[in-house]
Parts: sequence; C-alpha cells; structure tokens
Amino acid sequence: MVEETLVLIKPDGVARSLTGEILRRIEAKGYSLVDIRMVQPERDILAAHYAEHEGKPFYEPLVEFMLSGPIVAIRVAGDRVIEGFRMLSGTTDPTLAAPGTIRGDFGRDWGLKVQQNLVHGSDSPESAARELALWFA
Ligand code: DAT
Ligand code: MG
Repeated sequence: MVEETLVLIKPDGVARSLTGEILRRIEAKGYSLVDIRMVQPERDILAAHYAEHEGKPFYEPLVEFMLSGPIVAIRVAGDRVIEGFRMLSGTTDPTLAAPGTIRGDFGRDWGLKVQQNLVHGSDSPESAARELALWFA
C-alpha cells in the first residue's frame, strides 16, 4: 500500500552534513522524495508537531534543540513507508539503535542527548497526515 510520511532531518543531522547520506538511504530503499524544503522553524510549528509530548520532562529541551538550527522537511512516498522509514531510522535512543539504521550508525552517546537523534519519522497514518499538513501547508 503506497503511503506518504513526513521525515525531518533534525538540526544535528544538518549540522553534521548528514543530509545527503540520509536522503541516499531513503532513495536506496526505493522510496520517492515527493517534496523537500529547508526550514528554520518557529516555536509554534514545533509545539503543534510535538503536541503529544507537551508536559513531559524532555519536551522543552526537545523544542529548544529543534529551534537550534535549520532542519530539512521531506515528503516521502512508498509502499508501507511509514513503518519502513521508522525501521530505517532505528529506535529513539541512538545509543540503543541497531547498527545499519540511521540512528544506530550515526548516533553517538558521548555527551549527546536523546533528542539529538538525527531524524523524525511519522509513527502512524494519522500522524503522517497531520504532520504533512503542518510542514507542507
Ligand atoms: P521518536 O522520535 O522515535 O518517534 P518520540 O516520538 O517518543 O520518539 O519522542 C520524540 C523525540 O523526543 C525523540 O526523537 C527524542 C526525544 N525524546 C523522546 N524520549 C526522550 C527521553 N526519554 N529523553 C530525552 N528525549 C527524549
Ligand atoms: Mg515520535
């Protein structure tokens, strides 16, 4: 089933010049880049994007981190791409993410925080629709 998902390359991914490598992995898997833009987001879009995490202890550091530099927003299409990109990405904590995944291969645990995990991928069809509307309004 062809789906679309929202991928964000977070400020650490852009700052570490991993944009091309992350795009390469998405394309190598066979997914299509439908739309792409570089954004310096405002707080309001991040508050909407991460609304489910409001009130959690990591929420403020997460939003501050996401405001710390440009990010790349990508509309990605492919067969079961929502779950598939989550697998390419690896588990949330880069320290535990499996080798072969983006977070597992490039995440580092020395002095870095969990939010510095390079990428975001929508976690369900509902999230994907909501997030794509937000970032590609
Ligand atoms: P994911 O990005 O894997 O979907 P999530 O939606 O649960 O993870 O959390 C959003 C982001 O918040 C995540 O990419 C990194 C950060 N985060 C999550 N859990 C955290 C924690 N326990 N401590 C610090 N940051 C955390
Ligand atoms: Mg999430």
